[in-house]
Amino acid sequence: SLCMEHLLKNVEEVVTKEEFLRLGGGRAYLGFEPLWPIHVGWLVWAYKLRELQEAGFDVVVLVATWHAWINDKGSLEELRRHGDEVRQFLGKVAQFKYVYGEELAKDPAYWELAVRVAKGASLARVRRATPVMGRRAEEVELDFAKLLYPVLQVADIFYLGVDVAVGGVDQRRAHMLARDVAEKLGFKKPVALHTPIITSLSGVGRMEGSHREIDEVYAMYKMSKSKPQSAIFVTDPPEEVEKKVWAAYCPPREVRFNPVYELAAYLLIPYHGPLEVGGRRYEDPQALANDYKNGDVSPQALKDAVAKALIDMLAKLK
Ligand code: NAL
Repeated sequence: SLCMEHLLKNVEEVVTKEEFLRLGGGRAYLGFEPLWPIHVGWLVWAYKLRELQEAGFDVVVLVATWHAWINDKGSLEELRRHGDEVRQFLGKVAQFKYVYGEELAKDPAYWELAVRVAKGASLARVRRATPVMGRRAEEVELDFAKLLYPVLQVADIFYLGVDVAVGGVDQRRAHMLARDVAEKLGFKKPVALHTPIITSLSGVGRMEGSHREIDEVYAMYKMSKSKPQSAIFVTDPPEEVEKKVWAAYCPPREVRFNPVYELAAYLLIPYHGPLEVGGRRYEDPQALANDYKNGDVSPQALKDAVAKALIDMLAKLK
């Protein structure tokens, strides 16, 4: 089995590392809003969950139908069907345990927890943890259920007795809220394990003068189903993958918010294998970053390599 240090590779942040290393196992948990088809960014957390499972963690995945419904993603019935499709696909990565939002909602004990969580969190804090299409909750008019979202996410975590809350780094605010409320109310305090986010293929635009915090920037510019041009879907045929990668934002000598580099560094090298770029073989994302930054690897060479490896990776998941 894998050692705990290995589990922290290809992780953007862990809160806290000491708490994580002290866990010998336990329950690892991730929730997603079900919408099929999923994009390749989802694979980054899916493979991390597989590693956690291989290391002996009890991995539970929430098909967050109610949460998606709150966020206007469809009817509960449609969302359940989307959830089934996503689940079938993830079955090609690993066999996880699944729980659906409706199952939790049927238990009165869940709602008792939700009210307790709401009592343990200030309104200001809940607002800050409520993402609305990457914009701050205090900037837009919301229906009230959207404010329940982070409260329910925290209640889910307590309900299932989670030891490690896994998610993209865009989940930071919800997970930090869970940790603080756990401490205040005496629930088990989850470790937060955050995987990297892959930037939108159309890039991040002008960020100068932005007063956003980094997790808000991730949430605004991530690959996303709601911006189809931003994402490569696991169902895209090879020609489509190639076309999208070739057209992607890929600034020369810059790896920050460079989606092509990120696909190589966060997905392909860790979970597909060494990447051949212009006759060199990269087993370590940092070596690739160095050569890209000093110009030894051109954007076109990187795109060619990434498109080829990604097409191969997706073919194996068919
Ligand atoms: C993640 C999501 C929904 C509910 C959750 C409950 C517990 C732990 C994690 C959860 C989805 C996530 C998203 N908020 O933005 O996709």
